[in-house]
This record gives sequence, C-alpha cells and structure tokens, in this order.
Amino acid sequence: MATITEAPAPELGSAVPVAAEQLDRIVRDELQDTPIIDMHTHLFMPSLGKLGLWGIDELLTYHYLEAELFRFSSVKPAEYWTLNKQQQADLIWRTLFVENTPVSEAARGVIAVLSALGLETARTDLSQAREYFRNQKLEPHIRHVFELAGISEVVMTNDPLDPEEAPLWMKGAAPDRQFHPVLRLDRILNKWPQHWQILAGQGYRVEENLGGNSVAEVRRFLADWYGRMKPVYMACSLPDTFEYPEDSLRGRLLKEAVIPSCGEFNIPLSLMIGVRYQVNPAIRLAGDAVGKANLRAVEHICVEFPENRFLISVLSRENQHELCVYSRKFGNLLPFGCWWFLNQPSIVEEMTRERIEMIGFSFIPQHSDARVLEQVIYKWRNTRRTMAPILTNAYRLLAEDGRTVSRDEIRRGIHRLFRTNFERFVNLRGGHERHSAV
Ligand code: HDL
Ligand code: ZN
Repeated sequence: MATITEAPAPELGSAVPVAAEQLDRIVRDELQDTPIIDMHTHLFMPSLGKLGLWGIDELLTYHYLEAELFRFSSVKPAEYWTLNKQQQADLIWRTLFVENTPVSEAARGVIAVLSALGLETARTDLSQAREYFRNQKLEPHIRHVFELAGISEVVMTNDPLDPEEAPLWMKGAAPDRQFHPVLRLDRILNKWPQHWQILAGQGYRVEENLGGNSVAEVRRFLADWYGRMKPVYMACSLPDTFEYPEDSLRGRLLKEAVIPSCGEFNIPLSLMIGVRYQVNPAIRLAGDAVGKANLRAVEHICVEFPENRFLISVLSRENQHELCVYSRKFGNLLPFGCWWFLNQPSIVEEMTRERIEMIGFSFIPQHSDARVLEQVIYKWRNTRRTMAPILTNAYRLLAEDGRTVSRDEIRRGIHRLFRTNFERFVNLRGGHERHSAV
C-alpha cells in the first residue's frame, strides 16, 4: 500500500479502453489499491495520549452501539452508567452479539474488525480479543490498522477549549505525518456564554456579549491556535435550526471572526449542519438526533464569502438534494461524506449516485467519523464495497452512451474522489492558492 507521498494523482497513461465485462473487477481493484485520506475523524495522534481510543472495550462501547443496547437490554441507562468500561463492553457483547445477531452497520463493523485482525467472531466472551489488544504497542498497531483500512492519513477533531486536550497542545504535542489537525469551534460558536471566560482566563480581552475588542481578540485566539496546531481546516457542527445571517453571538462570531480567520490562513471552514442535540440526555453521547436544516444559510454564506472555501456536510437525508444543487451553484462549496445517521449502505448509495449524476466526481464521498482507531477498518471496507457498483455503473452508462474509459482514467477518478479533491481544497501539500472547489 502506497504511503502518503507515494500516491501522486495518476496521470493518464495507457488509453486502452476497459472492456465492459472487466469494469467491475478493475474498479474494485483500483478502489482497493487507492490509499484513502480520511478527512473527518475523532482519532488522535499518538502524542495526544489517552485521548486516542482503541481496543475491543472502546469498540463495543461506541455510542452507536450503546444506543442499540438500550433497545434490546432490560438494563436502563442510569444502571449502565454505573458499570465500568469492561462491564459495559461485556453487556453489549452479550446483548447485541450473543443473545442477538449483529446485523446492524455498527455491530457488523465490530465483527469485521475482529475478523480482519484474525480473531474469532462468534465467541461468547471477550477474553481472546482482550488478550490480543493487551499485546499491542500503540504506534505499530496504528500503522497496521491504517494498512488494513487502506488509508494513508486521517484528519482529527481538535478542541482548543477541551480541558484535557488543550494543555497537551500548549505543551507542544508532537505532530504525526498520518494525522492532520483541525481546529474545532463548537464551544465557541454554539456555546460562547459558557466558554468565553476560558479565553478571558488565557488573556484574551473578550466579553460575554462580544462587546469592546472581543472580535479582534477572538481572531487573535484563532491565530494563536492556528500557529500552535497548523489545522488543515476549521470546523463546527451546527443545529438543524442554524440560520445565517443571524443577529446572534454565533452569527457575529462566524461573520466577523471565524470566516475572516479562515480567509487569513487560506484554509476552509467545515460546517456540519442538522444536529438535534441531546434529544435524550439519559443516553449521553448517543442522545443526539437529526433535523432538516434551512440550507439557505449555506447559500447566504457562500454568496457573502466567495473567496472563502467551505466543506459542507448535512445530516438530514432530506437536505441532500438541495446540497447537491448548491454545490452546482458555488465552486467554493465542497460537499463531503454520508455523515453519522446517513452512513448506512442504502442511504450512501442514494446520496453518492445523486452526487455523481449532478456534480460528477467533484465531491468527497465519505469520511469515517471514527472515534475508535480500529473502526477505520470496517468503515472503509464498507465504503469500498458500496462504492464499487456505483462507480462501475457510472462507467457502464458512459460506455453505453459512447465513451469507454481506460484503467488509468478509472484510477484518476478514484484518486480524485478519495484524495485529490481534499488535498487541493485544503492545500494539503502546500503550494497553490485555492479558491475553486477542486
Ligand atoms: O460533531 C461531529 O463531529 C459528529 O460526528 C459527532 O461526533 C457524532 O457524535 C458522531 O460521532 N458521528 O459519527
Ligand atoms: Zn464527527
């Protein structure tokens, strides 16, 4: 598997057309051989220590599986939270994997990880898996897992106001070539009243109502963290009720501080829109839901800031067609991923076909959103499995309409979808100024 610098965008070499009956195999092979850039995860580089989650107990206590547990188990959330991590994992394994069949996307994913690591998948207990992970050293395990997943690098989610993470960056966390930082701004944009005093405590002259020199001081905060983290983009998740323009603290922070700062550092802003936060707080991280958003907010932002670049992902299936249409209107909008509740093969297929039909290969099909290291193994296996027939169909339709493609052209298309679009949009390898989508 090629490493980061060994996977340049392929140039068109042989123009030998691929025969129709070979398309499926060649598409699968080229998907398998393309080292993917995973452009949004919650993984952490080794120097961020215990923030990085890995191993069987973390895999099983993933909030997607906790939500499923509470549908099957008589154990109530309040009781579950009194258990320790191993007891929680044992309960989830017994309930979802032994007493029931693990057919959901997240449950089947754990099976795929165990299988890929050569571990038994139908045991009634976790002793073998725990023994395996106890014997792993983190850094070689990371490289092995990335090889198994077929990814060359991942993009992190780094919160400058997280009380555990921020001090590690302040001390100077060692970078890692396979992990790219992102400046995550939810606490600033969505919860300014609860967090402005942290900035004030660090010497930034900010006020709760953004009075005085607050905006300039937020920009100084962003500049300081840009210098510390070197993020490839800034990011924020937003509720389904998000509006822009909006006469609110968030509206002012976006317009006057965050978007101008992204322009100053020539990096995109990622907006992930459509979350209904904590509809069931009893199940904690699993308690968020989804709502259809008003995407005119995206339209207004792209119109007002034509020199900025925006990575946009929306959570509601009902918003996807609108996002595709807006992508046709704004070259500075790059749609990405089948996010969270959309990352199910049936929906990924619908969204990806719609995107190819409307905007060709000028989008980023998927990110893993992995929270636990080994999840990238199943999330990228599933993506390759779902993408192959979709791409084959696109080339088959093209051939029926009179144009065949070469293997090099197929490889170029897959590189564009899973590497080049992102690399260019965030200027990952340095060099050119970027303003168009891809
Ligand atoms: O805000 C986000 O980045 C989301 O991806 C949330 O982290 C969500 O809880 C999640 O894990 N989605 O997969
Ligand atoms: Zn995420």
